[in-house]
Formats: sequence, C-alpha cells, structure tokens
Amino acid sequence: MATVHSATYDLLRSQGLTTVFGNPGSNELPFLRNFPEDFNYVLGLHEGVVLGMADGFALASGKATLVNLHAAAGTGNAMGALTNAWYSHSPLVLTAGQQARAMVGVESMLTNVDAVQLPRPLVKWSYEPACAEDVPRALSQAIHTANLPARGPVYLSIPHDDWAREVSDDSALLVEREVCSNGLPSAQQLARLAGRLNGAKNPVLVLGPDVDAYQANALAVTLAERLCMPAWVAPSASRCPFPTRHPSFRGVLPAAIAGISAQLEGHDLILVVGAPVFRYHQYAPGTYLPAGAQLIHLTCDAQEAARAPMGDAWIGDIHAMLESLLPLVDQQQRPQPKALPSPQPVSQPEPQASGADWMAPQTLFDLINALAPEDAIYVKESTSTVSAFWQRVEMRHPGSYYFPAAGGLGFGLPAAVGVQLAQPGRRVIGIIGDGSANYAISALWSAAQYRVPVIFIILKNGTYAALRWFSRLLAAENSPGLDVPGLDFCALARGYGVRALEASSPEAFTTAFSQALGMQEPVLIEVATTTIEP
Ligand code: TZD
Repeated sequence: MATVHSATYDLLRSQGLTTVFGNPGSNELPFLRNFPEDFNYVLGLHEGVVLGMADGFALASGKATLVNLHAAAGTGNAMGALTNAWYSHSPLVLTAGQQARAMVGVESMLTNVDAVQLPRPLVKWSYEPACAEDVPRALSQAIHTANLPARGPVYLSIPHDDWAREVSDDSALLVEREVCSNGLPSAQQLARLAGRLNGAKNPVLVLGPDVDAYQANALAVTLAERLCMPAWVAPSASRCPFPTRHPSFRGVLPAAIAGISAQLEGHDLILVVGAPVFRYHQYAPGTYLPAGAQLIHLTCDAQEAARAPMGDAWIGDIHAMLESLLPLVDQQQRPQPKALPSPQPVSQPEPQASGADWMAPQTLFDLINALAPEDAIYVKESTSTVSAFWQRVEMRHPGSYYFPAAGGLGFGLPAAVGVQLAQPGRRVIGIIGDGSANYAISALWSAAQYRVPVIFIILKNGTYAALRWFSRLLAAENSPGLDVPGLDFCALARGYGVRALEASSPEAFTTAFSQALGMQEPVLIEVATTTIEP
C-alpha cells in the first residue's frame, strides 16, 4: 500500500517538480528521508536564499517549483523574498514541516501555531490538511493552483508524522490529472478590441513582465510594427518583454503617476499588455492618463484588472490573446517610430582620493554589453543603475532580464543561481549592488557547492545610492544609515568558496570578465563604481 511519502513523490515526479529548494529541520526530515535518486535537492543556507533560488528557477523555467521550508521560523525568513515571487506571478509550491499532530496543541518547539495564516497575503492559497490521508490531494491542489492563471505562490503546512501514514490506492488518480485553462476572450470581444486598435490615430504599446513570462515577445514586436507604435516597458520592470535595440523600443516608463502621463502625452490609445496598470513607486501625483487618451489593458490577472484605476481590461492568456488578435489588426501606413540614439560613452573618472581606480556604471555596462554572449541572461539588483542598464545593454531574446518584482532586496544573488540552474545553456550574469548583495550573501555558497557558473558582478559604490536619491525627493536629507563602507566582497566570496577578482578599471574588468566567461564555475568580480542617479 502507498504511503503519504510514496504517493507524494509519485505526484511530484508526474508534475515535473523534481528539483527541491530547501533548508531542512527536524519537521522536514520525514519528508526528505530516502530522497529519490531522480530528484535534486538544492540546499540554501537561509530561507531567503532558498526562496530566491526557487523564484529564479520558476521564472526561468516557467514551471511550478517546490520549496521546502522549516516550520514558522523558516517561513518567516522566506517572507521578504515571497513579496517578489508574489508580484512576479511565480508558481512556487511552498511546503513547510509542522510538528507532529499530537504536539501542535501544546505549542511544542517548532510548532507553526497559525500555519495557514502565516504566509498571507503573499500566497494564492494556504492550507494544512485536516488529516494525513489528504496530504497528496492537497499537494496536487497546491501545484494546480500555483500553475493556474494568474500563476503565483501557494503554501502547504504538513505535520511530520503524516509521511509514514498509508493512503488509499486512489492517490494514483492524482498522478494522472491534467488541469488546463484556455483563457481567451470571445471572438466578439477580440473583434471589438481589434476595432479600437485599428481605429487609433497614434497608439502606444506598454509591455510588462507577463509578456516575457508567456513568451509573447515576438508577438509584441509584430503588433508594434503592424500599428507603427512605439513600445515602452511598464514601470518597475522586472523582466524584458521587447528587444531593446528595436527601432520602436522607447525604454522603461517612470514609476510615477505624473511621469507616465507626461511620457505618453499625445497618444490617443495606450495598450498595456502583461503588466499591472500601473506599478508605481515614487509618489508624484497627477492625472492617470494624458489628455484625450484611452487605455486598454490585456492581462492574465483578474485582480490586476479589477484594481486598475482606469481603462478597459481583457483578461486571458497573454500569448493566446496576442496570437488571436494579430490576424484582426491591419497594417497601418503611418511612419514607424525612429530608433533612439545610441548612448554616448562617458569619460573615465579621476582616480579616488586614495588613488584607487573606479568606473562609471555606464562604462561597466558598455563593457558588459560588448563582451557578454548575445544570449546572456541578466539578473539585476543594483537599484540606482536601472536606467543606465536599460540604455546600454542590448537584450534580444525572451528571458534575458530578471529584477525583483516587489523591489525586495535579497533577490539578485539567489535568483541568479536559480535562473542558471534552469537555463544551463545560457550564461547568467548577476549585476548586484554592494547594498543589495548582503541580504542573501550565502547564495554564493550554493553557487560554489553546485558549481553553478553565474558571474556575479558587484557594483561597489559604498552607499545605498537609490536611497540617497529618494532622500532628496522626499526632502529627507541627513537620514542616517545610508552608507555601507568597509565591505570586502572578494573575501566574502572566497569564504563561501567562490573564486573572486577585483577589477575597477576598464582594462582590469575586460580581463577579469573575459577570464570569468571562460570558466565553468561561479566567479565574483568586485568593481568600484561611481554613484549615479537612478
Ligand atoms: N530592504 C529590503 C529587503 N528591500 C529594500 N528595497 C530596501 C531594504 C530599501 N532599499 C531600496 O529600496 S534601494 C536600497 C535599499 C536599502 C539600496 C540598495 O543599495 P545598492 O544599490 O548598493 O544595492 P545602489 O545602486 O547603490 O542604490
């Protein structure tokens, strides 16, 4: 007869969740015992790292990914990283070990007292099965819920004495289940949408992360060309939905109400695809839409559609919607947008007062752009250099860029490891600030132990530069706690078993980066950089 343990592994295998990201405790050991040989366990030394690696893996593979956390403390450590997973529609199946059922009521050590409540509101569904026999079914529900649109994290708390219990043969039915959703507006709704697009005089396209998640980038290019419209990336961009050197490409919209209206001034129709409307950041009040503009929103997320303060929304599968829409959209005869001018090189700064070299981030990005493979994947978490990066680094292919979707730091290092594990054929380059790197630094250990060949580039400017900019915006100058001097990332990397190089002049960086590209192991390059405005 099957046990909860054997039925669960059969289910995970059939659903393709054979890579488990975790950090174990006593509550989880009965699940991990006799870990099958066709499964991989990726150990992270802190649950923020575990979740960040799993997030990167789920985003880059597009598949539901299993996370195994330790009770309440482990879940708590992962919550910061869960903010990013939630906003990137990442299909993470979080499981956490619970105390033995008989020990929960007395709140023994390692009891997850209100397990179901703990991860809310950052999961689609949270559950603790009412009896052991229901664990495989509940896990099946968790996996399908994570995968169904809009995708997102789910949480299951499992008492550790459940694993050895027997389950009925009907648990085999779970293994055979397939759950599909079509998610396409009706023909009539699509025709109405196409009519409005065909009738627009000066439309503009705004593309979000779900265009990339649904691999609809090429369809977005065709749509932009068909309607001769410029293409912007939605504010707070966490993925790259459009080739950045295409003549229609305009860059990333500012994350402010007034800023967006100003940039989109003059357009009569704003078509937003695969992004919330909108994901603002800095508070700059204004009108939501420029004068005379209408907004149409294509989204996979009904909640995104419902909470938008303006516009009409069509909800469905992003790829399927664009694919069905294109045959209904006429080729317009307006002139196509002209390509943006190429950014100019910036001059090399004078050496620091100490005589040491440093580089402008723009120069660093020009070098990376020139030297990196054309299909490199960038995992970025350097907050003040976002615009410079988008201007200077060409991204051509789907799945080329990942940034923390909720702005929760501690994503970059672990997500780079997870993305590289999911995409072994492409090189992952982590571009991480010296502030951001500390939130999940032990991801370096996982990279070293599993020989995950990420190139981690640390931009060492000694400060939280984005917050310095914000402190002026918010009239909050002279705030304490904005500098991070005295960090030696080469020493930290070596301590975790990662090869490290310090390279702060263009020549030294060229040598170090070329060397790193030639190696099949993780390498960290620390680069002293000047401070720039976001
Ligand atoms: N803590 C967490 C978990 N997430 C955050 N976003 C912050 C704190 C606040 N924060 C920002 O929003 S940007 C930033 C902080 C601390 C500075 C990051 O510094 P950095 O990059 O060195 O990585 P820059 O380019 O110097 O800003």
